[in-house]
Amino acid sequence: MKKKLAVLLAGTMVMASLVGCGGGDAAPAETSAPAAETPAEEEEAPAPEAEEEAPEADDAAETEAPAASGDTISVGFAQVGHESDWRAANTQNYQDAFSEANGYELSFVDADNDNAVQLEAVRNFIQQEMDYICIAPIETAGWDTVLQEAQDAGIPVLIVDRSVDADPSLYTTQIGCDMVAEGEMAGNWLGEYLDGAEAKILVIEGSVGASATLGRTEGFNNIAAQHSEWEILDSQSGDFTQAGGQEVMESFIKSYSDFNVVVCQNDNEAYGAMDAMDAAGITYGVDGDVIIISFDATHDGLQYTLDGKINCNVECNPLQAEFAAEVIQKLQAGEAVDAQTVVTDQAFVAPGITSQYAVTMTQEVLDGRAY
Ligand code: GZL
Ligand code: ZN
Repeated sequence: MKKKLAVLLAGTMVMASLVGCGGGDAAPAETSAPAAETPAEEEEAPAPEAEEEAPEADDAAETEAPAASGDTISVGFAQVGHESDWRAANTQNYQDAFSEANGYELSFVDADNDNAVQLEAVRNFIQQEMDYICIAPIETAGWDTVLQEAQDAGIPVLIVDRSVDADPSLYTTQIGCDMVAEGEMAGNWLGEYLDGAEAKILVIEGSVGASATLGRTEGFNNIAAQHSEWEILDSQSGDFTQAGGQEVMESFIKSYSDFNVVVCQNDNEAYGAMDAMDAAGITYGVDGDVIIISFDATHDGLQYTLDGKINCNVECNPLQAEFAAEVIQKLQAGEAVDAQTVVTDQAFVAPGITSQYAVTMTQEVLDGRAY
């Protein structure tokens, strides 16, 4: 069973506290969620004397949260793109959760890993006066201005999957995995597996500037710093794609001949790296010369782990839409919401490997996965 720790602290306090396993990312954002307003509706401010009168029945209905009045809740979602299997699962999960049947009108934009497209999508959502905006930020940087614009327009913003380098008071909540903890999980497993043996490590990083890349790199390096017998030979971005992983691995193979560990920051990069090593006649996995560590633990990634091709795969659960929907429903009901929701995960290792940090793959573990 996937371990999922989602910490939603309701309560009247809107101060948040982060409870997740392993070293968390940043310290919890302490922020006061904006007063829970019903989504901005075009309404004339009532004349002062009107305030004394009890609202007419239909007025009351107008001020009720849309969901309560049966209206749909409009949500604009600016998604990273379609770069990986993980992303496809995450997108599907949001489209399933924010369906018309569930009372939502979802406006979905696939930003195709292009920052300008993603910023424009958010500005369009503001123009269209969405009730809520969800952003899975391609990069952590560059968000303060547009988040201020959304806040000025009275539209709550949920930062989902990844995180931003912006004033936390500019958005309502952040929902996602603890990327630093994931990197540390990978490093801790490698330390246990190598048991003091030397490591010449190549890293295929994720998309430049993405919190998933920054966090996994930071976490893995935190552990690598504890191992003087390890050397990180090189670290290049494969953009979270299979083509990117293959391209980087091909260039690594041209430059380095003595590596024995390849860290791929997502499964699709690992598939590309395996293709490149196959072409070069380099063996990998539990019976090969090179240890492969991957992230995402998607279905195919765990199949490769079960087959012994990937030695260790660190999960990052893409099924997070329920937490975003929960935040929106709370805001609709005028309840306080937590500033951060951590979706924590576990690591998986190939059969034959036992580890204090990871679950050993079996067919039933694979069959029991939700994505
Ligand atoms: C992680 C997510 C990353 C995945 C990649 O939460 O942001 O982006 O690891 C995806 O597969 O491209
Ligand atoms: Zn060591």
